[in-house]
Amino acid sequence: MGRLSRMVAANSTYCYDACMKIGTLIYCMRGDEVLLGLKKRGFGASKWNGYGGKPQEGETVPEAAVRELFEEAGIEASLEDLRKVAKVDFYFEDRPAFECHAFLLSDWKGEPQESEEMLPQWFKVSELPLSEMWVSDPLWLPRSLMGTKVEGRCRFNADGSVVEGYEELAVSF
Ligand code: 6OG
Repeated sequence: MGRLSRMVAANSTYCYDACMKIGTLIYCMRGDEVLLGLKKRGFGASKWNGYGGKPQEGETVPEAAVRELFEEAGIEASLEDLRKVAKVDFYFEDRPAFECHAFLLSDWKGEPQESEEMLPQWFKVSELPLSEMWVSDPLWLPRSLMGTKVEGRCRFNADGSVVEGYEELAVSF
């Protein structure tokens, strides 16, 4: 039994890998600033996050990332401009786990617009609104925004408000 299976099996209410959902995140970079969106509805509502969502059938992760960015911010990106910086798996007690893939983007077409899902705002990378972001973001995101590749996994308490375990993994991408 692998380390993850043990961690998961120790509490049977946690979801196994088989029911994982895939999530995408794009962080648009402009000098020393990053574009975040305030999520207006759905999973992670009221938190600042990168732009993203879930792949549709037949879509690759980068294709989904680019589509979600266009739908949520109205800006167009090319697949070859995506720079993958993180893969982090998130485990919850009461919902399927999320395998999140994060990309940096420095080149795009258009100006970020507010959408039904996201309110855009630029933040200095050194002044991220961490208290209004996912509680796990401080563990991996600041390093990724500096261009360091990060891979890890973490486990939340029941309501997602506390990280109960974080494990750094060897980067595999
Ligand atoms: P939709 O429900 O909008 O997809 N997501 C997370 N992002 C961060 N930063 N931390 C997490 O830790 C996350 N869990 C999920 C992936 C959900 C969006 O939320 C992201 C997707 O972009 C728990 O389709």
